[in-house]
Amino acid sequence: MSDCIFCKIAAGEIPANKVYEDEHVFAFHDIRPIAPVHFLIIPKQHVESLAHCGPQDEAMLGKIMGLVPRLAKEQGLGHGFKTGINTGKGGGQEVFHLHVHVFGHQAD
Ligand code: DGP
Repeated sequence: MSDCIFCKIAAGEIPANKVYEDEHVFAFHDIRPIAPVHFLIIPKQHVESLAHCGPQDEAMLGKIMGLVPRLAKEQGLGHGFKTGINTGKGGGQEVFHLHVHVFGHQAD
């Protein structure tokens, strides 16, 4: 979507602190972290929110969730982390491009 900030980040049109990228997925550090480590994983394809997903999105959702533990470990969260998907205005979603928050503290 042309006016979506996360589409622009995934396309490299807006800079971001990249954590991971492949053909379908992009991950980058959150600009307003709520923990010492806080990054977002997004599909490159524009999907508005989890509420807009259906059976056709299972592969994409599985890919993203499967990346969570790997990227968390690479970012120093191998001992544990939190995840969140804010969905819709009522769910606190501010950027309407599906994203999974992954955050936590590095081990002492
Ligand atoms: P949510 O409430 O789940 O929609 O959270 C959106 C998150 O996206 C919020 O924690 C801040 C982050 N964010 C918003 N704009 C940008 C940006 O331009 N760059 C980066 N890196 N993060 C952003």
